[in-house]
Amino acid sequence: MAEIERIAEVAGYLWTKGWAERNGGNISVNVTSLMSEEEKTLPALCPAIDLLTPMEVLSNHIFYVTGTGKRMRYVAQDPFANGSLIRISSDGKSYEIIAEQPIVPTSELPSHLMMHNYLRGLGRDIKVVVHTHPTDLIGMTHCKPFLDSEKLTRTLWSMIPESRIIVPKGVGIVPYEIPGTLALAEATIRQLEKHDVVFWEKHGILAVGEDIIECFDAIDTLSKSAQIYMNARMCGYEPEGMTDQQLDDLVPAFGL
Ligand code: 2HA
Ligand code: ZN
Repeated sequence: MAEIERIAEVAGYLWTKGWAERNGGNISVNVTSLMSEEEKTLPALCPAIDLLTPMEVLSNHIFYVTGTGKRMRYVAQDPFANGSLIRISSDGKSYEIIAEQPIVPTSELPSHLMMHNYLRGLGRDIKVVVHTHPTDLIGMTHCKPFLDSEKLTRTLWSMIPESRIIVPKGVGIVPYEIPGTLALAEATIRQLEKHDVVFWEKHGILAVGEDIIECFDAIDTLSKSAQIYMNARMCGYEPEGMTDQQLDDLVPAFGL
């Protein structure tokens, strides 16, 4: 499936960008619409695994998910030795691993599925959830004034026009929570009401979207903005940033 190659491509970018130390980060992609009827009914490779909360909206949906403890640099090389296809049951209460090997999904699977379930429930065609650890963006969450969605968004937007254009909804922020917890997932979902990119304080970034390359591009563009900001600070000056007018002018120019 061509989509698996695109996932592997992005996993490689996350590693080469330095955003995926050890097993840092995880990816889930809804591939249901890309599967033939025959593939959708592939037999399970192991007994069904119960989900903590029912995912009714995802009934019979199929996802590629990176494996628990697996490294992005190896997902890039061999996505089916480091991740698997899972199928949600028709009652949404459990899932089965259907291909290609019984690789157990990421520990963040419950939170990824909660996000897919929530966004699809709103009628949005969100197929991708990507979580990764970009050094520069995490760095900004160590600075108190940036733990404010408006302030952080305005700073990142104002470094280059592309940030305003590519991340038009700005970024959300979730105060520090223990990785992999329900509390983190629930707080993230609240941010996804308004944003497609969410910062997790002192931990990482989560992005949702229809397309995995676009999710990567959004994070990559924000990372570029953060680097410009930090490089300026390291050179001893506060970057001027684009003016409000310059930012506002992009709205009609790019139909935002
Ligand atoms: O999968 O990044 O947040 C490893 C992580 C958990
Ligand atoms: Zn993480």
